[in-house]
Amino acid sequence: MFDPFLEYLNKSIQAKGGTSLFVPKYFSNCLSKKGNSQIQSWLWDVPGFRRWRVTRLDAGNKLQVLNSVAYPQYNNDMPIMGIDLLWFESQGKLVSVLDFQPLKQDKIYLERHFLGLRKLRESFPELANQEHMNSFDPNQYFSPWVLFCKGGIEEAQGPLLLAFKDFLKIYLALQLSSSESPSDIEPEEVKLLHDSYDNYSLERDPAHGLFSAYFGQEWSDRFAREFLFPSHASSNTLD
Ligand code: BLA
Repeated sequence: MFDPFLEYLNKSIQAKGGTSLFVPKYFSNCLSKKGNSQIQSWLWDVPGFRRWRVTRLDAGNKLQVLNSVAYPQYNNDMPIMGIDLLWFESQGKLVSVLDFQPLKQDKIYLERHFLGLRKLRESFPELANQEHMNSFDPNQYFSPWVLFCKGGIEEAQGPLLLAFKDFLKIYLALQLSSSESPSDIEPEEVKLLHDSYDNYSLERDPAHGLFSAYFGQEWSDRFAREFLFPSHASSNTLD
């Protein structure tokens, strides 16, 4: 379901000057215990970003996932890009989340970074039903203009790819414009806010149970701590 999305994402990253980085085999490609599901991950070195990861899960008609997070460099206080697209084919169920994940929720910050996402959301009202969001706190690390959709095949095959392409374009344009003017938030504080994003996400990640079922508890713990959210709090304390 998400192949054209992944292809567009890879092309956009490369057009921005991104090059792929080595990911240990343990994380880059893992087969489920039964051998019928696969999870693949990639890391990109992209100018203006300190980390950009992409993961695809293929569990056949049970579940397809495309997940990606882009962390800007610490000298740019723009939002983190978050993508989580899930297609449960046998249930005909789509869960799609596209957001510029804000480091702060104050009005000035939101006005500085969200004009583009706001406009995009006005063009895709069918992808905005976050009153159905339950396992995250929409007021923390999610923006008021998150494109959140619990839907079906109409949304998955219709507007989602169009919205996805515009979403990436707008995010990359924001990276360019925001890197041309100084940030309001100091790099040291941006780092703390990125760390706390990883911490928050690690604690709440709804994928952990699912990963454990497919790939085992040990692999899932390590994948979450070392690949998905490597800046979580316990990684910053000395052993
Ligand atoms: C929901 N994300 C989910 C769910 C799963 C995943 C299984 C629950 C789906 C359901 O409601 O049935 C899966 N998350 C994954 C997978 C990865 C992952 C496979 O990280 C692999 C790497 N999640 C993110 C990011 C965002 C995000 C970056 O990883 C932000 C854009 C959001 N995921 C997010 C939200 C929900 C979700 C808001 C819905 C929670 C809800 O139902 O309220």
